[in-house]
Amino acid sequence: MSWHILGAGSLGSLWATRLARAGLPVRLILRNPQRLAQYQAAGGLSLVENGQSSLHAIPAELPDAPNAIHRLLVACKAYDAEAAIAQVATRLEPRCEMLLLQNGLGSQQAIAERWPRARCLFVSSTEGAYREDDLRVVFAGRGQNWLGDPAAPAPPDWLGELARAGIPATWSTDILARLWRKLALNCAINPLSVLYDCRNGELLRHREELGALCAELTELLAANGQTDAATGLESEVLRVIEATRSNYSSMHQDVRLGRRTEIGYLLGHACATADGLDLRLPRLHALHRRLRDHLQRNGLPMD
Ligand code: NAD
Ligand code: KPL
Repeated sequence: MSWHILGAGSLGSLWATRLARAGLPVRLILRNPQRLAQYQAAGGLSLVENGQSSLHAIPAELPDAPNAIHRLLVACKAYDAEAAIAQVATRLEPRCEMLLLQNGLGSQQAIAERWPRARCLFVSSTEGAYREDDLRVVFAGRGQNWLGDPAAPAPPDWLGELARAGIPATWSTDILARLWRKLALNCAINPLSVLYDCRNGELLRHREELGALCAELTELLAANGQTDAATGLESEVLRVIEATRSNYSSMHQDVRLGRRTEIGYLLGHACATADGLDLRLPRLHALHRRLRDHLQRNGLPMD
């Protein structure tokens, strides 16, 4: 069964090239004829790993290609994912599987609701990749992928294919807890790194503010039934800051490069969930407002 990859950007290319190099059938779905022509002229996707570049001539097609889709890896940004799937919706087999690689929360639930017959697997990834060029991706950080299905606890029977392809994957019976924990970490670290325009380590100068945010995020997770994700949040935030002290957060990099952020699926989702639960979280809302103002001043979308 073919793996269709929707979103041949950083993570999508990292998955596609590893699957293809293990001899598994992979097909890329590219946005439009210009991108397909550009891809064909380049001769494939390049993956740079440990300083070595390799070219992978993976078959590519347009969203309106005639073949059916059984397994779709959705590797677009959270704000593009649903619209991208809609473009291939008529090709989805009724019981197809969709792996949703998006950071944050909100996009996965919207997709699962809109395509209820598909099996939606939510993925939380700590692997790192970036695009050196349009079709050239650098594997920048080893990590882990947790996969899970909030609607059904049994793992799919193809996890071994990922192992064969060298893609680290662990089945999680509580993927929402993992995604909420990551969301909380990102909400504590990323917006402040943008507002103070600093590397993660420099946030340790703002311990009081970090502590107050972690307290509100802990309250939110607990009120939302995510008690495991709430446990020890502040110590983990401090540990992650320490471990990534000389890095700029992904949101900081997006803003610096003038790219849209995924704020709507991080702080936006946290604030909307708090409102839905009638929780008063003034620090979190104030941070959301400050970040939105900052994005607006920089000419970037506020959601
Ligand atoms: P990216 O911007 O590098 O890639 C997204 C790709 O989707 C782009 O190539 C874009 O052209 C394509 N796309 C958008 N709409 C499309 C459409 N309608 N049809 C076809 N293609 C379409 O993004 P990324 O860094 O790979 O991130 C993807 C998701 O993974 C994000 O939610 C991100 O937060 C998450 N993530 C990324 C990393 C990382 O290291 N890059 C790590 C963990 C999680
Ligand atoms: O995931 C991150 C990011 O930069 O997006 C970390 C390093 C955890 C900071 O929130």
